[in-house]
Amino acid sequence: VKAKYLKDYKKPAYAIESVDLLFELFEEETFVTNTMQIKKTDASVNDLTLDAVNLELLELSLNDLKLQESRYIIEEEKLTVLNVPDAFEIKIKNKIYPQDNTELEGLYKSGDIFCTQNEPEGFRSITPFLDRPDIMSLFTTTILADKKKYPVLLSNGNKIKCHEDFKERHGVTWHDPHPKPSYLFALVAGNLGSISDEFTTIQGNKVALNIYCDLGNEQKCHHAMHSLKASMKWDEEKYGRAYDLDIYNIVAVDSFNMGAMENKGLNIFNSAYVLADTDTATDANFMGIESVIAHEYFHNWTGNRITCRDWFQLTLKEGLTVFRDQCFSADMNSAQVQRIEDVKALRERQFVEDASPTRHPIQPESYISMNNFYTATVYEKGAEVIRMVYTLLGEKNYRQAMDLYFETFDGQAVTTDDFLWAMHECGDFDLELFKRWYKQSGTPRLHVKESFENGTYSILLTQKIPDDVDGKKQKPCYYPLKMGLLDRDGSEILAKTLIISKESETFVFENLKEKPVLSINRDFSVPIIVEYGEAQFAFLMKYDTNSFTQYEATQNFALRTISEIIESSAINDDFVDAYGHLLDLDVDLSYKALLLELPSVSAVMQLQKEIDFDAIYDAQDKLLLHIAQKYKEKLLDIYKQNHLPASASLEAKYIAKRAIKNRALKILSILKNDEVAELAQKQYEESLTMTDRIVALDVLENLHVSYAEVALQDFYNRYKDETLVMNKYFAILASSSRYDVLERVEKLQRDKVYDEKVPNLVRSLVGSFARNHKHFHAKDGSGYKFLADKIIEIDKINPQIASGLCGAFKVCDKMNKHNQDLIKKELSRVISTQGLSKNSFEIIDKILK
Ligand code: DPP
Ligand code: ZN
Repeated sequence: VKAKYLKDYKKPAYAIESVDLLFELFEEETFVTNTMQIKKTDASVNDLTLDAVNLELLELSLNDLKLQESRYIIEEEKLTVLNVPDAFEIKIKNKIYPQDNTELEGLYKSGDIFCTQNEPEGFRSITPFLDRPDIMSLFTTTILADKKKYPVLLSNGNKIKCHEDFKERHGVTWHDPHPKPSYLFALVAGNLGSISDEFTTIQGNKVALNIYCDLGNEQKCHHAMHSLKASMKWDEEKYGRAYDLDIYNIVAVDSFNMGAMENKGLNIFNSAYVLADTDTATDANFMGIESVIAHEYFHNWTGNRITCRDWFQLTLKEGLTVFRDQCFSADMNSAQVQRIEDVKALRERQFVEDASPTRHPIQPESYISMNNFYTATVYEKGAEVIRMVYTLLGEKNYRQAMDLYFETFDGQAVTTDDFLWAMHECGDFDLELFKRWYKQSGTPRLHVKESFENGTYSILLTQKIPDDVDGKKQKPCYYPLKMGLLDRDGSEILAKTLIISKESETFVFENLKEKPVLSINRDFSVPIIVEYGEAQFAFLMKYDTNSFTQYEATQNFALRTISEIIESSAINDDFVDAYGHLLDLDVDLSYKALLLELPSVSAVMQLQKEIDFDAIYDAQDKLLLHIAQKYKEKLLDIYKQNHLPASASLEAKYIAKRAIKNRALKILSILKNDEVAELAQKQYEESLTMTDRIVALDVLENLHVSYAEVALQDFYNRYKDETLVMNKYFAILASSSRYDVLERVEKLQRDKVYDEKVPNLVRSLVGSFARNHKHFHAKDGSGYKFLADKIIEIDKINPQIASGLCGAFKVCDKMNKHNQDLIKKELSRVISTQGLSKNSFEIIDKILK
């Protein structure tokens, strides 16, 4: 297995100016004919080496002359044509088998639909090509297929021709006027339903919008369509960017490795991010759809018009586009809730990754399988880095800088340095220091030491800089740190953004009557861990004027309280009192639902040197039980006040009511009494939304075996034909706290709804179990053995999904010796499996090192 290195980047020696593709789709095979116009850009080279995986070559000609076998070489992942002229046409015909492609990369079938996923390197398994993002070409694509089975034939760009002159077959030709890299190529063929709409751009161009799905699901596409139009408008208003083709197509497919893909003019989506109605989708699903639809749309400018020079630059498009979709969602919904949700997700996934053997900078230096780098670090930490740029520049300068970025690099494949150049042109920050965020891994920490004397308040801020993967100390970071000072009555004295650039620095505030209360890292302006000296959490929970740091104080106080319970078993009454205060707060109810949520297992585990999941669960339960007992009446009140009137409305007000009432129900469920079980059962039976139904089901599963059996059976019967809903069912059962969860998961694998070839189902059943820490980390090693067996099995079907599952083992070196030995035993077994993919190898190798 060979790694690729950023430092080895070389400019391509050829340009592929245009590519003409012909796809002849059949049930047993597909013929691809690829005609390229190629020019040398480096006169010193003689041979042309194209990327090609499992090539079954049928014809090869150069300038219309068939090439003798002595003129080319086929190797494992390459096709080399010897001695090519300076400019030429090359024509390649080959054969592929999409119906057997279970890896879901390149051209494959999701059910009866032909579809593609080419990012990052799937195109080379369709046809030989210079499959790298800095090769941008004009694509023309003809698809020929059976008329009845595949009435809908789609590719990028505009439809320029229909071919109706055959009996049972038909064809369509598409042309994309924008040069693009091969990873943005897409093809879809199927018998699809659709909904259509129209958008008029700010320049007055009419764009036809279509969303395609399995027949019968059309009514579930309206929220996605609405989100698409909102995204198009938002990008015009906020970034001055309009859409650039006459047509925008989205296709929903059930088998998809990721969330969605931004192929030019033809997005292909995991159906989980398109289909929704209130009977089958939760409020969170609706929000997820809105953000992913926006994300893929925003890529049209940040990703497609300006793309990456090489895959080490992935965060150039992903970090930026995540930042853009986060801002969009904040504008569409509650900004304070959005910020907290984004930070929560970052800490749950990215902070854990950043503290593990698979950690890497947002711009990695090497990879074995690029598929392994579509990570929370590249995406979510990448977005935080862009957010820091935004904070450093301010809204106006940031917009100017983005305009400059678009003007300068439109139509090019560029680097993160190019992006930062544009930002720096319009802003005043230390470019060289800031670039460390792209090269260093690990979550930086900041230690805060306060002092007050004679009206002068000072804070000594000391960066604790993580080591790199080789154990070497990295360098101090440069960032904007938002902070505020409050007086003892809770009024704000000042709010400020400090620029942090040194390892250690003191900031002084003069002429103060009394020692102020510090509110630090407001809005989470920098993705770090703050180490407080003597923090005033209870005070900030009450008075902080920044909604993020108010939330943060609650989380930190809860974390401290849980840690104390683990150590001494005693519950800090100050926290419980402060929590009681939150129950009475008159704030937005969605925000309040977040304030009332206690830290997750993952949040607590990040504080432990040696992780002890049993102790974490016990302490959490103990604290929650105490809270539920003490505030039972208040919580019941909150539940009842917001439970009725029942409504399936998606208005913010009703979403918020569902959020707070379900939070109360979940907290009360720790009481494990009949009263709460009956509330949950009634909620299940009377629910008008999936949000209410799924929460009730989850509560019952963990609270009352016999009620749960009835509800689970009802749920199964009602939704067994809706795979997207069955994902939720599998996830609840795999995340259950019941003792026999592994046994049940094993049984569910044989359920007729379950299909190991469908990534969503694997993620909901096997993936959820791997996050069920209590059972996954069972002392007898049964959880580890189960997952290792699954990885070996799934790796043969779909390496990308298998390597995703390997991630569950990345806490290995933080476990006790006994569990570490069990994990290592299982991973050694997996890594020595014959034919293991490089995807899984790369992850396991890092964990075992
Ligand atoms: N480029 C894709 C996305 O992030 C990968 N799934 O949208
Ligand atoms: Zn993306």
